[in-house]
Amino acid sequence: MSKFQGVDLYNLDSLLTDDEKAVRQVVRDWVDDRVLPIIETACRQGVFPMELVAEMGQMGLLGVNLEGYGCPGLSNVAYGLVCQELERGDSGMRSFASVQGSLCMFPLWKYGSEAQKQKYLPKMALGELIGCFGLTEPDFGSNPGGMITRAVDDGDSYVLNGAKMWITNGTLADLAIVWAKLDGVINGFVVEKGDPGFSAPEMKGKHSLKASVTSELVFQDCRIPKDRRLNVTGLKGPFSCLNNARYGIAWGALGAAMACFHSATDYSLSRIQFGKPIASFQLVQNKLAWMLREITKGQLLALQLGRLKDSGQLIPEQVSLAKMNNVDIALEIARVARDIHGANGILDEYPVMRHMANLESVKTYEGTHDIHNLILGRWITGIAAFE
Ligand code: TGC
Ligand code: FAD
Repeated sequence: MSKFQGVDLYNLDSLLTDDEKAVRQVVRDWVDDRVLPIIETACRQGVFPMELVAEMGQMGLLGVNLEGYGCPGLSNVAYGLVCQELERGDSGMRSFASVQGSLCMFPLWKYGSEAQKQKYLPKMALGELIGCFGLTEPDFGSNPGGMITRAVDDGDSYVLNGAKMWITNGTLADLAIVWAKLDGVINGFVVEKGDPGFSAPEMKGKHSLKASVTSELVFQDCRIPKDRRLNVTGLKGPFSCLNNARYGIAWGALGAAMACFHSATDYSLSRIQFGKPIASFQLVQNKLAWMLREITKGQLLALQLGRLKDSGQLIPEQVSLAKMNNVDIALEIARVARDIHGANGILDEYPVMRHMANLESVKTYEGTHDIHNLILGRWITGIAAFE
C-alpha cells in the first residue's frame, strides 16, 4: 500500500499551528512504524499490544491535553490529532489513550487531592500505571444514573459492592476510577489492583475491538482507604470525563475513516476488471468522492470543536453532534471501502473489515448514536425524551 499522506482537500493544515502539525507527524510515523505492522496479528490473537504502552508514554500520548504532573499540556486540537492518528492504526489504540488520558487521568487531575495527583499522574503519563473507568453496569448502560454499585462508609474505609461491565483496560489496569453510590449519591473512587474484594476478569468472544482488553469489574466487600474518594458528586463527575473522551472519538473516528479511504483508493487503482482499474468506473469514483466529502465535513466539525474547546466555549451538545456524526460516517465509509475491495475486503490483509468491526463498538460506547440524538433533541426542544 502507498504511504498515507493525510486527507486535506480544504487545506485545513493552514489552520493548524506548527506544533500541532509536528505532533501529528510524529504520531503518524509511529503508527506506520510500530502499530500497523503488528495490529492484525494482535487482533487475530485478541490481545492488546502492551509493548507499545511505554512508547506511548515516552511520546506524551497519555494525558496529552493535561497540564503538569508530567503531562505534555498540548492544545485540544493536538490531542484530537493524536486520537486521529492512533485510530488510523486501530480503534483499540485510541481507546487505550482515551481511557488512560480522558477517563482516568482527567478525573484525578480535576477532582483528585494533591496526594492522589502526585501518586498516580506522573506514572500514568509514562504508562507505568494503567487506568480503567468503571461506569457501565450489566443492567445500566445508557442510563448510568440507575447504577446499583454501592459504597458504604465504614470507619476509616469505604466498602464497595457491585459490578461493572464492558470496561476497557479493566484486566490490565493498576487502578480503576469507579463510580458508585454513597448514601444514594454518585461518587468517584480509586480502586487499586490487589485491593481486597476486587477482581477484573476479562470478557471474551468479541468480534470488535479485538486488540483491546474489555473486562468486568467485581466488588465483593471491597475495602479501600478513605483517601481514595474523588472530590465530585453526582453524574456531572463521570459526564465531565466523557466530554473529553467523546471529543477524542470525534477526531479518532476520522482516522479510521481515512485508513479505509486510503486503502479503498489504492485498491481501486490497482484492481483490474473489464480491462481497466476499477477506479476508472464512475460508480467507484462516486463512492470515493462520497468518502472524501464526508471526511472533509467531519474534519471541519472536529477542528472547530477543538478550537471551541481550546477557547473554553465548548458545550456538551457540540461534542455529541461531532461524536455521533463522525462515528456514523466512519462506519459507513468502512462499509463502502469493504465493498470496493470486493472479496478481498473481508481479509485481514486489508484494514477495512477490522475498522468496520471496531467502529460498531465506537458507535455504542461513550453514549450510543441514539443517546447523542436524544441529547441534541433535548437541546433543540428543551424536552428530555430519554424516559
Ligand atoms: P442529566 O439530568 O442530563 O444530568 C445529570 C447531571 O449531570 C450533568 N451533566 C453533565 N455534566 C457535564 N458534562 C455533560 N456532558 C453532562 N451531561 C449532564 C447535568 O448538568 C446534571 O448535573 P446536576 O448538577 O444538575 O446534577 O442526566 P440523565 O441521567 O438524564 O442523562 C441522560 C443521558 C442519557 C444523556 C446520560 O445518561 C448519558 O449520556 N448516557 C450515556 C452513557 C454513556 O455515555 N456511558 C459511557 C460509559 S464510559 C465508556 O463508554 C467508555 S468507552 C472507552 C473507550 O474504550 O474508548
Ligand atoms: P443499552 O443502554 O442497553 O442500549 C441498547 C439500545 O437501546 C441502543 O441502541 C440504545 O441507543 C437504545 N436505547 C437505550 N436507551 C434508549 C432511550 N432512552 N431511547 C432510545 N433508545 C435507547 N463503559 C464504561 O463504563 N467504561 C468503559 O471503559 C467501557 N468500554 C467499553 C468498551 C466496549 C468495547 C464496549 C462495547 C462498551 C464499553 N463500555 C464502557 C460500555 C458502553 O458505554 C455501553 O455499552 C453504552 O453506554 C451502551 O450501553 P448498553 O450496551 O447497556 O446498551
